[in-house]
Amino acid sequence: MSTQDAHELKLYSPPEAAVKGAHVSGMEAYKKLEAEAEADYQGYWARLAREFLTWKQPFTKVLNESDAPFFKWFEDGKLNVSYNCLDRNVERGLGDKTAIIFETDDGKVSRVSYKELLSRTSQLANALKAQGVKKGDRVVIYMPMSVEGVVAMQACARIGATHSVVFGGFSAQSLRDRIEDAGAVMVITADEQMRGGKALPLKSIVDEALSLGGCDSIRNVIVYQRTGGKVAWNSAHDKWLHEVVASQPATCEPEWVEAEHPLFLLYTSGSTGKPKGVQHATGGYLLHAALTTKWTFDLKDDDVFWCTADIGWVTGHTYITYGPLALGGTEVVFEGIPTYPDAGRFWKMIQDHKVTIFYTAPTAIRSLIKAAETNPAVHPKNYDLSSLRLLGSVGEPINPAAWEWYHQNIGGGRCPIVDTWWQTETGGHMITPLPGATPLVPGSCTLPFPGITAAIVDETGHDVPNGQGGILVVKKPWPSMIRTIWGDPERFKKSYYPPELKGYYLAGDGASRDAERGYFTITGRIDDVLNVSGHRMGTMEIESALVSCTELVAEAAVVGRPDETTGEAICAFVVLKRPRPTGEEARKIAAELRNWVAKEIGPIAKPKDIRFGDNLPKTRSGKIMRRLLRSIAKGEQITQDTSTLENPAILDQLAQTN
Ligand code: 7RM
Repeated sequence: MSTQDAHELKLYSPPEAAVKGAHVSGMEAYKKLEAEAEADYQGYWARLAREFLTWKQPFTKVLNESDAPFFKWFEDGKLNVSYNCLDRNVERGLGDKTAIIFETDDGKVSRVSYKELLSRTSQLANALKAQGVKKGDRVVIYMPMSVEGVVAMQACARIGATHSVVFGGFSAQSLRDRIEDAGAVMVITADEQMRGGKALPLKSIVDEALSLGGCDSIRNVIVYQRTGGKVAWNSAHDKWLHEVVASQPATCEPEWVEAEHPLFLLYTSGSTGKPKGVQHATGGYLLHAALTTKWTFDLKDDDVFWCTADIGWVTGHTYITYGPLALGGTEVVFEGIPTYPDAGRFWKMIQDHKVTIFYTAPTAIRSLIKAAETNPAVHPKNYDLSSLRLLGSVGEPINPAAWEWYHQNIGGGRCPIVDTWWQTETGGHMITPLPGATPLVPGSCTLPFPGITAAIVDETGHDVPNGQGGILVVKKPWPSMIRTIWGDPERFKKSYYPPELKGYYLAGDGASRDAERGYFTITGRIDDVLNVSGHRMGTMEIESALVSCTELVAEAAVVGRPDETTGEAICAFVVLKRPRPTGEEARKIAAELRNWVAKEIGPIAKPKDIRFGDNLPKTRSGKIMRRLLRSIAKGEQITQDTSTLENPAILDQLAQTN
């Protein structure tokens, strides 16, 4: 790949091999698509929706803006997602093609063809119907990474049930909250999940969630037997998955739903309150899932695609369960973790399965860099990674040093890296390079996906000139956008369409564009949302979890601080109901509180640092000054104005680590 200096930024032009035969080949092709969308926005999306999706009933209306910001796309069209991902590929002659290469935590490999995926999905769909699940019902999926997890999602889509996948790392309390908020009628789970050689319970967490109350809507719990580990059984509502599907036929007529029918809810953290149920629609979402998989990953028939995300996150939804299957692709699904049995696992799997397109998160890359530096045996140079032709990054900003390492050591200097910026709410890629078109700058997600009107504005919604930072917005609605927050349309409006932004979608990130190319660089969240290892966490959620430990905690404030490996780390400032502890006692209580948070939310929310104070820095009107806490967490000298502070002495105390 050719490099040249553009000011101090390195520029990587797409290599010849990536340009040739690419679905979007060359910058002119990209510009042509942008121009098409600009000239006739609705016509552009309508053309793609007809090309990429098979409709049972074609749509005649494209975009309905009459109830903005509650936009509707393709509203009089009808389709079915699972038909588009499975039946359609079988009908096209891909029945025997491998859809999924599944590898377990302990390295067992199995292959599932499109034909088989269709019959397993149909059987489960029939079983769900037999259990009384109907179109529009919500089904919570709390599953390990598995073929069954993908099948469960597809089966819901097949019968028009709205799934809500909850990541297997969330606690009983978090699971309970989501079941209650969604009013789910069923949970699909597994006895246990295997991660890093350890069996971790799932079913017993479901049992605990149900016992916490508020889950009266649940009628059945379907349990996939993954390990055969012991589980408690409530014969009133527990059923083994293998038993409920055994008697079901392997065909099931898809439920043809309106394009706006809710395909799924996915809970994500916001700056205030409980996680919100992001609601996605069927038609627009599937269009963008398929379209971005094709153009951003340049997916071809003979590719082996591997997205390492969990199906519990939006990345797993769009780039495991839906996008690659909608295109008839072959993909790897992995049960385990990148560091088991050692930190060479990803590289070994790329070698074994001849992966051609690899999509992972910067936090994984950074931790594997560290591992390779400390243990030469797991360095990627020990593996044959020559099958790779394209790399991707998602979830958080990728720092240029990690980018260069990824490019050189994993991509052999020949594979473009698509740094894809998007969110749970956007459904799919929004700002990203296209590998056969866009020259790359490490650390920049480059340019909007064709048709996506991303821009940077100031607090009043006015465009900010290139070279300056501002608020990242999307000016026009797009097909795969969030439709509402489940059960809380007012919160949807308030969070994403604040009146001062002139009807633009507010992403919640800060960004800038460089003066020369207009390339976007994401600078991070502008709200109280943290990004820890690519996982979104609300500071308020963690604070609520801490203060819910009423025996110990009087008050808590949570901020983020930069972390070399995880991007951001959670830092909690806590005032106890007892005198401020120091030394051994402080460490003991900190450990207790970390476990408490893990129990309340999940291990991913454990604060890395916990500092104790007699008080928190507050203004005279009683507001906690988080800006100061952020500086303290970073270990910075306080240079800000502290004159409005009621209790300035507290700063020195909080600066002390345990
Ligand atoms: C896909 C996903 C969304 C938040 C988003 C950003 C951050 C995601 C990038 C990124 C810089 C990227 N969904 N983010 N991708 N920041 N560069 N390529 O991550 O809903 O869980 O998180 O993640 O802050 O707002 S998410």
